[in-house]
Amino acid sequence: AEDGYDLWMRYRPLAKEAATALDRDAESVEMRGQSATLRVAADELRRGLAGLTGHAFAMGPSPHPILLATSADGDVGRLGLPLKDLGDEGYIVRQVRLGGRDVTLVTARTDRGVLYGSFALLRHIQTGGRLDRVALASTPRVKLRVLNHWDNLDGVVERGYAGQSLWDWWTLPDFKDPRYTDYARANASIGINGTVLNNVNAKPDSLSASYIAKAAALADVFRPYGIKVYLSARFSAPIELGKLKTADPLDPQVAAWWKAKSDEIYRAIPDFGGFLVKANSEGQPGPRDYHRSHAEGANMLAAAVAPHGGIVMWRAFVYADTDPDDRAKQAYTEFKPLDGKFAANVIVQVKNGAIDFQPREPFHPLFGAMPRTPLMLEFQITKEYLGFATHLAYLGPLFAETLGSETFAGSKRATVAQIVEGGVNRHALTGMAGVANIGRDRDWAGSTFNQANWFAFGRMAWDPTIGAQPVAREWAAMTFGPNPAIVAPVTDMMMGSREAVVDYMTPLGLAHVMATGHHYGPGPWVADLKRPEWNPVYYHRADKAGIGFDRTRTGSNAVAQYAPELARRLADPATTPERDLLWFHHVSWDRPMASGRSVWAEMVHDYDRGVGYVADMRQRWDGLRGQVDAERWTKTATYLGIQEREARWWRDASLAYWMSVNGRSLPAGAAAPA
Ligand code: GCW
Repeated sequence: AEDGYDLWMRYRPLAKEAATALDRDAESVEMRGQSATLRVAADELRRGLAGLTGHAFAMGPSPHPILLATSADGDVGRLGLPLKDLGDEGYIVRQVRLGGRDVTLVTARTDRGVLYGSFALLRHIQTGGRLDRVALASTPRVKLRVLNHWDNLDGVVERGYAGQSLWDWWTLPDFKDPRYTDYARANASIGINGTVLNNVNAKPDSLSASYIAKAAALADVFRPYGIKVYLSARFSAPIELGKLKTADPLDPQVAAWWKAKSDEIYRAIPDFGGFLVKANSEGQPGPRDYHRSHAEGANMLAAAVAPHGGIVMWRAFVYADTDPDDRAKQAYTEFKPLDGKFAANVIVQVKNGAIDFQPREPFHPLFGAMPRTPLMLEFQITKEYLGFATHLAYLGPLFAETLGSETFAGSKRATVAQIVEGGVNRHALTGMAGVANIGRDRDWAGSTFNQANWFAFGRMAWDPTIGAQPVAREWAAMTFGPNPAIVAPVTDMMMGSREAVVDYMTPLGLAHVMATGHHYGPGPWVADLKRPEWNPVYYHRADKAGIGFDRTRTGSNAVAQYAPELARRLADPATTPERDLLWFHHVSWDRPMASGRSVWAEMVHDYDRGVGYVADMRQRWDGLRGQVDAERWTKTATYLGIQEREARWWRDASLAYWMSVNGRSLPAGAAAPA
């Protein structure tokens, strides 16, 4: 059934001409050497080629094989390929003459590289490429490419919109659901090499002996695919599990407990990746409970895993009491002074923006501000603030926007991507984390198009400069087939879809105006929540005269957290990008925009444009009826209907509220509320 279970690994039969060419150029899959990783690479190629050509592929030699071999193979070594720069994970795929035969060689310095090369070759064929002149080569620019599952031990996924957790803790460790293998295949196919199994809002039990055994069973499934398992650690676990009186990181008993716990984990999972920690954030325990710094907490854990080669990913998502005037400043205030104080195996994990995964946020000011600390960029793949599973919002442009932002830090004017890649400050540890959108739904992600966001995260973590559009095109071809009559309109729909969400939810730099708690639907009027910074009115600050959060010197001065050149630009509405205007400035409703419209008229225009884009996507999708299988077509069409209705809801409710505040009417030409 076309229920989306196959993701982008569909391998449906190619058009006749392409299938014939493939048959001519590849006759078998041949493997040099033996390992679990090489075996899964060969299996995947045979599975893929069988699907694409419609017939089985033999293992073993033939006149024109696809040959999997590392550079340790003598024949491959003699070819003189540029293998040096490939690192542990890069690959080369090429047509070569070898031992008198024309072969499609998939090679690398390691078996993992060969696996990634095999998936790259399949992607090449799935997107319409041919074997005769194939020449692919790639090395990941980021080391840790990790999914963060916010999965609770009871099966509920925090901010998950694709059903229950994939991990069936009840039947683990004995039963290894075949689905775990498919999960590993999907991740390996896009270069993801790590997974944090449990929610950052962690329960101590996840580190108990029985859960370690369950995690070990998953690690065994993932290992051949180059995927390491990590666990979120609850900082107070020494108290809850260890019956100690304290979790003070400087207490020797506490350090000893973590050391013993780490040793226990590594006995079960020899290649365990390490810990992810949310500390002193939204009620989670942490070192600050003992008047210790985040660095002291992180370093204590880092020492426990260091002998095993493990790492600690320490989150900077904190909004404590430091800057009561502006939540956006708090992480920087707390972490910037700790630059250079973290142990070598700690990486600080920073969300893309300073608030919380909004449809649009300026990049987090910590990027570029902590040159002596490796920073791991955290994106949210699940769409907590972008319409859950139903709204079609391709996040490639959101990821690319953050990655491409110039930090103005240092003389080289590094982009966020360059900071994350580590080259600028010569960090060995580099990483990108994506909060997973995966659950037990047949289509994994809650909708077909949500699969694209998982895909895009992996592709962009491998190469942050790849660009949102090439990734959308790849995904569309792999997901719906390489026919340009489908790929082109689908790619088009996707490319503007996130901007449409910005338009109908948070135009011109607005943020955090969603309904309370679940964050679904509009709620800009909410003003009565117990922490001021949870209230939408805290963020938009609309009154009769104007709207927006003044983050310049006359306000919270958050702009000063950016590098001086950028801070100067952002301090002036005239040199602030209009898309971020209300994030940084409180302005009059009458302020003229570049379009000649007033701020108010521009907002109305943007809301309308967002609704219009969704209506347009519906029409374009209607045009593809019959070209996409009925099952996926119908579900998508239905979801687009929901999205259009809710885009109108967003626009109409928001405008009604703004009008109640500013006393204005709709500008001439605005669409009338439905
Ligand atoms: O965005 C907020 C979410 C919480 C989440 C938190 C975090 C895991 O609403 O559900 O908790 O961010 O990132 O820690």
